Amino acid sequence: MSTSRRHFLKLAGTVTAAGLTKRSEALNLALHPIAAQQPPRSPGYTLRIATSPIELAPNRIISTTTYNGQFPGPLLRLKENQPVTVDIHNDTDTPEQLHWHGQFVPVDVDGSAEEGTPYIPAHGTRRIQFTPRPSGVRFYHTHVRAAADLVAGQYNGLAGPVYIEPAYNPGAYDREVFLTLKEFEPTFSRGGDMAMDFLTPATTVKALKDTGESAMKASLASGMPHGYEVGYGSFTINGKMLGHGEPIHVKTGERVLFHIINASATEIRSLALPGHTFKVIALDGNPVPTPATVPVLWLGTAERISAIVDMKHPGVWIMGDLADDDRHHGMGIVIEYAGHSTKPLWLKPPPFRWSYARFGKPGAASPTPDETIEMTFAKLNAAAEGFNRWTINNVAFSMDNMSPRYHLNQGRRYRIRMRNASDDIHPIHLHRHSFELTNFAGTPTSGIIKDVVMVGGYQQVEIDFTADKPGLTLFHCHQTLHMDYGFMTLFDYA
Ligand SMILES: [Cu+2]
Repeated sequence: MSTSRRHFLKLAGTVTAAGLTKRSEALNLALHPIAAQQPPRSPGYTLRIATSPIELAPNRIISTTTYNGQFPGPLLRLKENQPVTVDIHNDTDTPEQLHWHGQFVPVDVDGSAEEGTPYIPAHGTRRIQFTPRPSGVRFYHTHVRAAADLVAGQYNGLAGPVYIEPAYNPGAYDREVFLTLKEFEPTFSRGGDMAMDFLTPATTVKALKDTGESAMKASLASGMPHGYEVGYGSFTINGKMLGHGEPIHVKTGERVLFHIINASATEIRSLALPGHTFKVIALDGNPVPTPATVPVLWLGTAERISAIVDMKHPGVWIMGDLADDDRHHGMGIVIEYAGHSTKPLWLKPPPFRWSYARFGKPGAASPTPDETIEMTFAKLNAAAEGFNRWTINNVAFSMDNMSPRYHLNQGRRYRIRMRNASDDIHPIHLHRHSFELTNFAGTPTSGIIKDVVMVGGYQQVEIDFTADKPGLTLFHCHQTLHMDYGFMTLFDYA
């Protein structure tokens, strides 16, 4: 198994290299050694931030900011605990931050101005060094505030996959396929049509619902419109709209391990493959205690899922988003069995609800936390120049003073009890640490280690983490519109 995997990687490398033009070679498109004196087991990498054309489909060529002239940015395959050096060049006029999402890296590397990471200056370079961990699917993306600027921050093409090889890999699959989901051509709207009813359990907290609904009612009654939301003109997997990229060619009997990254700025995504099921083996790159087979995957912004698909239903299929409109605008990819060449077929999957707890150990088996931090999330409708303002315990994060509000003691285990007093789903992210999901909407669970978790409308979710990585640590909703308008807070270590 591992031989064919290595072969695939080698092949993938060849394909990438063959696709390079002279100019892009100069841009260090591939994973390029930057220092000859580096030992072979710790190669260097170069990432170059620049504006470039990206062909989403024939005659649908957009201009956006990318890493190395491509979307997604190059797959960085790192080895757990083997230090790497990365040179990041910024060819744009805007200072940049490159965030190593899901990794245990120090503050000067993490890529968050709020934590104090130095910017990659406009038309400048930063060389960083870090030790990749933990193993599994991570990713890198920009961490610059976009606010009302739809060509800035995560609305552009600044995202790329990272895979950190574990020391031991059981390898119960034939090959790996990385899928990065991402929308382009954003515009503002006055409402959204995102699915909101796919989480289970659907238990809500009455007090949160009462608070949220009365606040919204009062705002609308005072004549305020709904706050801005963002919609998109094109939807892509690996930078191609459905039907315009290379199909994924498979053979009957193959076991394909998909590593799926939701690199959206604002959207929750779903994915189904007609006639097939997904055996979920890892969430956010971390193996789950109970791998389970499901017909549909759901990923909040910045979540990752690793799932194995047994290819045993020959044909030509659309693996795509359940939202018809988004799929028709590109959110899908064709799976084509060898010897089949019919028109790709989409079939709506049976009704299904997404439960994190399905993949955990049942019951509360985690250590008791030393301390519990309560946080209530609230929406102030259209309060920030037409945008919703977001607060944690009534405080919107201020980019002016960026002062830490929670002081952690090293070695202590904390529980964050998140109470969502809004009707939106929030993909909540903790930087530089992983957390354990210990309670989802009233259902205790354990053993699920993540760095992003969706908190449903008016729901309560609990996560536990150990404070063992000193330094400022950012906690925020990963929905760009939410984080940019206050939905962040900072921890420091006492
Ligand atoms: Cu949010």
